[in-house]
Amino acid sequence: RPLGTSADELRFPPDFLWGAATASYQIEGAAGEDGRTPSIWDTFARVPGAVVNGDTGDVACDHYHRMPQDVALMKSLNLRSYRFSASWPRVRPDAGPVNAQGVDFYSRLVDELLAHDIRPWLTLYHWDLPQTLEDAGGWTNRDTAYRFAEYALSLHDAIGDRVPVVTTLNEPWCSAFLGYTGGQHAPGRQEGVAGLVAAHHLLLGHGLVIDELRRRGATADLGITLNLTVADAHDPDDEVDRDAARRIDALHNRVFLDPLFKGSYPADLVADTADLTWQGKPWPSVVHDGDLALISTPIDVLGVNYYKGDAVSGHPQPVTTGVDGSHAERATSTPFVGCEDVTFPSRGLPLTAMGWEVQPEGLTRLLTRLDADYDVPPMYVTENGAAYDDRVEEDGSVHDPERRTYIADHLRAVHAAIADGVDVRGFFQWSLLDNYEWAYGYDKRFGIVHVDYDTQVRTSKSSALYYAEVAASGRLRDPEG
Ligand code: PNW
Repeated sequence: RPLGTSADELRFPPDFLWGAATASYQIEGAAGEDGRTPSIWDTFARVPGAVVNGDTGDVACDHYHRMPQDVALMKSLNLRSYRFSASWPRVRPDAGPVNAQGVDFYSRLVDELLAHDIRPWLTLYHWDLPQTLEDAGGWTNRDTAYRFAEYALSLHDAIGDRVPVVTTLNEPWCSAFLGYTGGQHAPGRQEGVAGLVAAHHLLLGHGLVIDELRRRGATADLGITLNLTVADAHDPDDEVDRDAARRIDALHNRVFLDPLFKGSYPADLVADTADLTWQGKPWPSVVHDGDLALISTPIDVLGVNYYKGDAVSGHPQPVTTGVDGSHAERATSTPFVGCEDVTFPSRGLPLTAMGWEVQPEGLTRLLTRLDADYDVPPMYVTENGAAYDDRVEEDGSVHDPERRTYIADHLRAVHAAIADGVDVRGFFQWSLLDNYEWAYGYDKRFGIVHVDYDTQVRTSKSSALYYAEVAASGRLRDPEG
């Protein structure tokens, strides 16, 4: 294998795809421009107590107006790929007819990337559902899946010929369970079983898009991005903890992985949720004949987003990490339907500014487990990164040694999986820019590039310079060296 492993330097495969990621609502701004209409996040951000400081994405990083400079910035950081998402209500305002101005923005972005030899990686849905569709039930309404396919195909028809990778959904776990069960994310509904119903309709939307793109002879690599966790039993010898870990694995990981790669929902999950009803019937009645065949249409790439693993217990605990990870004062329920007894004990690992435990080795185990348990296509880490309380120095520079270490440790974890024979082909920093961190607003900074929200000035942090060097050389060296 072409992997160097000298003591102080790890070598990645020469064609490894080095990138960074963003999402439309988190960076674009221009919320009311060129025909865009509100998404569920425009609405949710205005609900008192839903988002820190009541921040909205109205302006965000003003990327909509600064796109060419931002692409030049990517080039300066030696990025080979850029993962971005398209805004559904920009492309099809109110989920209605195609908006030429909205499509034009993504068309220009793709052209700009290609002109700089940066591979565009398009995510079709990173959470900005048109508000009109939520008013009709959102992802709990089966029709939303068909509307998603309609939107996706119109965008494909416009720019699909120039986009080499298309992923349908970003982190449907967040859309479904933070959005409809826990309520920490838009649309902020706290309706228990609705999360499972939403998850199914999200998967159906994914399947419809993949199936139809195949029929149309799409040449792009097609796939999906999931946020997965390593659910370790807090005490592996305790049967109650082991069972809690099994249930969290089911509701976080297997609820998506099994339909996608095995064409069925996990039997233990279905048994655990047998008494949950939707519109008077057991919730699996939302699964129609043929849905699972569509959902399991083979894909070309699997995107894996990883920030942390979780220790899981079935006992009350004094200190927990709060796996939902999201502020939202008004949210009172957990995102794990039927798991109200489950706790997430802190293991005393180092914490990021999100309060998330840093657990790089979990990424190796996650990738290895996916390879062992499922017939997965080539995998890409489509998000990994960390929020820290960055400070701007007098001279305008930003030193973020903790983030450099976080990056190096997680890249080492990816390298270990590749060395074990797992097919991982690329890695995307979350995020290119500091941006709108959902329920945390602008309070949390995940960027490798600092954004001054008063002036919109971008400053590459020292972590960006480190990553740029790794991307250029394909070699990982000591982040402190
Ligand atoms: C992901 N959790 O969100 C998203 O894909 C990004 O848009 C986001 O900015 C990034 O990770 C950092 O948060 C998540 O509560 C949000 O476990 C919340 C959770 C996980 C991922």
